[in-house]
Amino acid sequence: MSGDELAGQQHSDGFGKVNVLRKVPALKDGDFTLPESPAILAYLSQKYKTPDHWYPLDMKKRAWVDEYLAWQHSAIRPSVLKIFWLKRLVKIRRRKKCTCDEMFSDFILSSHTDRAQQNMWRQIISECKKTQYDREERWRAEDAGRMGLELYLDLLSQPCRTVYIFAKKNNIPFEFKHVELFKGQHYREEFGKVNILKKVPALKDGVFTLAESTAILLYLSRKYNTPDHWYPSDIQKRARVDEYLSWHHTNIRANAPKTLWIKVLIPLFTGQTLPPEKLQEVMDELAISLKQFEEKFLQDKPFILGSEISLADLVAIVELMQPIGVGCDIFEDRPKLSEWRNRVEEAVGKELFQEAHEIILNIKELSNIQIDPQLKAHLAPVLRKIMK
Ligand SMILES: N[C@@H](CCC(=O)N[C@@H](CS)C(=O)NCC(=O)O)C(=O)O
Repeated sequence: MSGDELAGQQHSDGFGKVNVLRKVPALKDGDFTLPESPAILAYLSQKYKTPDHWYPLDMKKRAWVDEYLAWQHSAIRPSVLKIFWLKRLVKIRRRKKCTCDEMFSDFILSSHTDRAQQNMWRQIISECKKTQYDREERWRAEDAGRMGLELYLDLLSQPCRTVYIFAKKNNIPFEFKHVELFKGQHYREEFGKVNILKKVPALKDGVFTLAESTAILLYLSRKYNTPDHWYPSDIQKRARVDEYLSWHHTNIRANAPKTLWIKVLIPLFTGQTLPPEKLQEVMDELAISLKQFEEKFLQDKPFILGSEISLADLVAIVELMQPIGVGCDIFEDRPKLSEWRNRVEEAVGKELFQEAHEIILNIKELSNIQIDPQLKAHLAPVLRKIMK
């Protein structure tokens, strides 16, 4: 079935029944419908038992596929999309003979950073490839269980909290390696050996290392055989979790953390405060994502999958606690969302939930903290973008 985006066919009534979010690709398999390409790929590979190399059964290799799929959402995909739209806009501009300002000047100017970003990815990808063969060799030589599981975390970070809560709740034994972001500890050479992307969370299991919270969660769920409700073996239920995890990156995750940046981090890093309209813009965008979350994912169910908590609920809740920490109560006036939050807290355990969120709920106390200069320089382009 065709869903030509540029011809607007995604807005037809028929397509709306397949995907209420009106995006392609979307899959329909009998009564079962599924958007989000990574979720569709995983569903097809499991249902049709495609050759193993596409999504290997080997836990570590599979984790690497998950790691890449999660990473590309926030690294490769946004800029590739920008380039695509930029080229289209330039064509439209030529055709309509209008000025740059008229044609999203903001958008066109922001593309100057793309070339630098592309070079950075090329370098990262080639470094990854170089080390991949070495790593596979080392896995073979690995003496299973010789070294324990290490999780590199800073609970200020929402993906770290997901991993922390999941590991604790499931009694997975691990060593908590604290990587303090504000002190720039993620730039240290030693941490670079665990994650060359220099981001938390990261996992080290013997000589096997892994980045990206969703890949880490899936790896832990497989390795420690956690209760089925977290990531069900039923392929359609599992696809629902994959669908949410994929949607999350470009929606809830793209909007909720900006409240923290605007209200706390920008003043802390630059000494400047942003006008209230900036926060309002972010809250408006977040409201769209929350509406979709309620209507598409939660509906009238206790949890995203139905009667039990899954990884999807956990990933969603920790992100939504970021605005709460800075005083933007997104649960107020949203009774359905608020009841869901209570259920998730209960399912995780109030004490564990509170412990994991202690730093973010007291973030305002960090006003006198010293920020690492390297971190300031690294984040300057991000800050400039938000401040524009
Ligand atoms: N998509 C990644 C995101 C990881 C990420 O962005 N981590 C942030 C903390 S929330 C970080 O380490 N930032 C350090 C930096 O960019 O310098 C995941 O889910 O694990």
